[in-house]
Amino acid sequence: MSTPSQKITDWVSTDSKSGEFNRKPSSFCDLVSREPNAKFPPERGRYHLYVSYACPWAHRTLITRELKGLQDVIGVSVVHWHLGENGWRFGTIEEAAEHPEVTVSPETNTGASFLRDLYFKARPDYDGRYTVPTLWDKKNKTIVSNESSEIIRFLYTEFDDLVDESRKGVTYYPEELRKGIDELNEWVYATVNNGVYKAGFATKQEAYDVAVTKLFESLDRIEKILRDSDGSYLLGKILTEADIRLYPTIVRFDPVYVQHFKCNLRMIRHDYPAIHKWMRHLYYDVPGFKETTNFEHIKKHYTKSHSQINPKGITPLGPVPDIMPKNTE
Ligand SMILES: N[C@@H](CCC(=O)N[C@@H](CS)C(=O)NCC(=O)O)C(=O)O
Repeated sequence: MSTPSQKITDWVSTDSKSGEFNRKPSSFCDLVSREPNAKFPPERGRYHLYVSYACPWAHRTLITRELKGLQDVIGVSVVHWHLGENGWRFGTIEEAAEHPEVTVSPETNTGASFLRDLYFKARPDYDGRYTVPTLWDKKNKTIVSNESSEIIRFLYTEFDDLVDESRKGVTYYPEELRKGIDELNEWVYATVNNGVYKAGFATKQEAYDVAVTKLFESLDRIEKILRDSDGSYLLGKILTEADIRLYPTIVRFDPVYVQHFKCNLRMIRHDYPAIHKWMRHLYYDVPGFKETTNFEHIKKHYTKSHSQINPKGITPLGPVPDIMPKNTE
């Protein structure tokens, strides 16, 4: 078994000169596909999704699984919220019994204790990072993909033969909106989804200043898009992948990113009425968003795993509440 060149807890890979955070590309990028002779064809019960409730990238895949009605087709295991020396770990049976309120799954599927065990089963000489989400193929005992942007796409395009009539053909990337979605995804990824990490993990003042400035410029831009939208969503009346990809960052913003990643120029609840309304509509009204949002995992993971940012692991009590009620201004 090889070990990665870096320590797991050095997962904040920053450029030592500029102090900028660099996210590593994903290593497993196969697809589930309906094409004849596909290596990974869609099958009920064959694939298993490993996630952390804390992770915004994993959160997209959980939301998509719910929206597409794939709960009986693809199983899920949730890792413990703490990311430690050996990476993500699964909960023990004792933990699950002792703390039923903390949803951690003992890993009964493969018997693994750590997520990395799956990576080594799939590729014994693997030397990349062990990240969530990870989509596992139970039949071939291997990893199909650990890239959330690709997993969400094939979840809603390739499983149509296995979902209820009402979900067949449901897509979050409709032909006529593709251009708009692609365009949004590009800058939202760079400056918002990954932007909060660039701010939080910067090790030089200038890298932090640049990331936070771009992040808030983008939030201002999103506020305007939502204010001018002719529906409840970023691209109007239809919920798309752009909403699915933005929500996990916005719902974590006030509870974690404002203080932990120092993204504190403004807050969603006080300063962005249109984004705030959009987020609460998704959370309170659209099945799949609230069910997959776990503030306990979110707050504990960031504040107790990133010892380089918060060495004593104290989790702030506020803001209270994690998310405001539906109808407050
Ligand atoms: N590009 C990946 C990024 C996934 C990712 O970075 N996940 C983080 C959690 S938020 C992780 O598992 N990190 C563990 C590590 O790097 O050791 C995706 O979008 O799927």
